Amino acid sequence: MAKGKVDYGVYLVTDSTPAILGNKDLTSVVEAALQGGVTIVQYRDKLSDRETAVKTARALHEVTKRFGVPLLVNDRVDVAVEVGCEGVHIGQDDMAYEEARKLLGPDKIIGVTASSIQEALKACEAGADYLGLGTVYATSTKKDTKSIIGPAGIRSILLGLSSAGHSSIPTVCIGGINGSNATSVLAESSAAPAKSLDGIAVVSAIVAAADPAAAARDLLGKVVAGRVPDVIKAVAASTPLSHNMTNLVVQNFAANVALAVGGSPIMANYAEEAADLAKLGGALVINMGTVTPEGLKNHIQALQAYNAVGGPVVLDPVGAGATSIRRNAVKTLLSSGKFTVIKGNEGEIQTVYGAAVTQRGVDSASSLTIPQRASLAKSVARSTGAVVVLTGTTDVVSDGVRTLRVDNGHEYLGRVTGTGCTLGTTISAMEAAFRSDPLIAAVAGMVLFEIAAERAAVRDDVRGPGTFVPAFIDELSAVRTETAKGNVAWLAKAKIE
Ligand code: 3NM
Ligand code: MG
Repeated sequence: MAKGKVDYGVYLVTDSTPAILGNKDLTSVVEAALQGGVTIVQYRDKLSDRETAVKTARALHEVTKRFGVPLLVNDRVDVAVEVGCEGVHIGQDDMAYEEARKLLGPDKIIGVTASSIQEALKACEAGADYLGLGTVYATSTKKDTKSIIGPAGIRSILLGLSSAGHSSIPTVCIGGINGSNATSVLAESSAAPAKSLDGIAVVSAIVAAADPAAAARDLLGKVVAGRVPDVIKAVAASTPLSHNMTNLVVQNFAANVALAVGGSPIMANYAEEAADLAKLGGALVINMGTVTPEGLKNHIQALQAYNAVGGPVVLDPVGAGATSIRRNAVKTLLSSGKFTVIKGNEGEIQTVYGAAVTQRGVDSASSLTIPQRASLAKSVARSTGAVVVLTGTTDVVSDGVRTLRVDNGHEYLGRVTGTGCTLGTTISAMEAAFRSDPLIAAVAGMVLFEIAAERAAVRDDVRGPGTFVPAFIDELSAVRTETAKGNVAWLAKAKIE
C-alpha cells in the first residue's frame, strides 16, 4: 500500500467504550463500515491494556487488509510497530513526530492532529503524511478537545497551508461530523481552488450507528459529492483536450457536449496523430460504436500513445456483446493497454467482464439487481484497474474499493442517440483536468451530465427528445458556468450514495 495512494475520504476512528460502541463487536462494526465504503481506519483505544490493544489491532488489521484499506493506531506507536499495520496517528500531547518516525521507519503513515495554523505548519515541516484538523464541533466522544474551530477555522488552516506551499498534504477534519452536517462542513471548510479537504473523520457517526455500513455509504456519497465542484472548476480552468476516436453517428453531438462541459474537442480517428495529441495533456475516448479492422488498429495505437505519457483513456465498448467481432475487439483492447475509465451499460460491462476473466461465460440476457450491478462494476474495476461506470436508471461507479450509486438522469437520455457516447466524452474532460482521483472525476462527469438532463427536460421550450437536445447542451454549459462562478446550488439535486 503506497503512502501516496491512500484515500482519506471517509476516515473511520474507532471507539471501544460502551457509550459509543454499545454491546456491538468492534471488528464486525469495522467490517460493515468497510463494506459501506470507509477508506481508512484508525484504531483508537485509550483504555485497554497493551495485550488487549495488540490483539484487537491484529484482528482489525486482518479485516482492513482484505479491503485493501490502511489501518493506523492512535497514539500507541509500540502497538503499531508490533502489529505491523500501516502507521499511526499522533495528537499534540502524544509522542513527538520525530520519535515516532524513528520507531516506524520512512514507509509508514504518520498523521498529526492540528488545531491551528502553527501546529499544522510545524507538522508539515516535520514530515507528517497527513493532518487531522479540528475540533470542528464540540462532541461528546472526546470531552478534552482544546479548541472548537468550526468550518471557518478549518478553512483558514487550509488557506494558511496553501500559502505556505503545503497544498499537497492530505487533510481531514474531525469532531462532531455526521451525515446531516457533512455536506455543509465540506462546503464551508473548502478553500478551493487553493486547497480542499481530502475527507472527513468520524467516530460516533459510524461506530454508534444502528447500521454502520449504511452510515459509511451515506458519508462516502457526501464526500464524493463535495469534490464535484473542484472537478468542474478544474475543467473550466484548463480547457482540456478531449480527443475522441468515436463512431460516425455522434461526432458532432460529442464535440458540442465537450465544448459545453468546458473541454476542447478534437475528433481524430487517425492514430498517427495520437502521439502528438497525447502530449497536449488531454484525454482520449475510444468508442467502439462503428468498429472496423482499421479502426481497431488505430484504437490500439492511440491507447498505447496515451499510456506512454500517462494520459487518461476512456473506453466506451458500444454494443460490445452484439457480435463476436466486437467481443474480440474488447478482449484485444483490454490486453493492449490500460484504461482509466470503462463506461457502458449492463450488457457492455458484462461483456468486458467476460473478456477480462476469459474463462467465465457472459449471460447477456440477464437483468441484474442494483447490488448485482454494484458487484459486477466492482469486479470489472478490480480485474482491469479502471474506474467502471455502469449506466442505467441507477448508475453505478466503482474503482474496486469505492462503489457509488448515482440516481440522477431523465428518460429523454434514453430516447436520443449518442447520449451514452457523449457521457464518455464528458468524463474524458473531467479525467483530463482532475488526475488525482479518477473515481471522483467520473462521478463529477456523471452528475453534471445527468442533472443537466433533468434541468433541460423540465424547461418550457422542451416538448420531446428533439427539442431536448439543444436544451441539454445549454444546461450542460449553464451548470458548468454556474459552478465555475462558485454557485453550486444545482448539486442539491445530486443523488449519490
Ligand atoms: N479527535 P465524533 S475530536 C478522536 O479534535 C477525536 O482532535 C478530535 O468523534 C480532535 O466523530 C475526536 O463522534 C472525536 O464527534 C470525534
Ligand atoms: Mg491523541
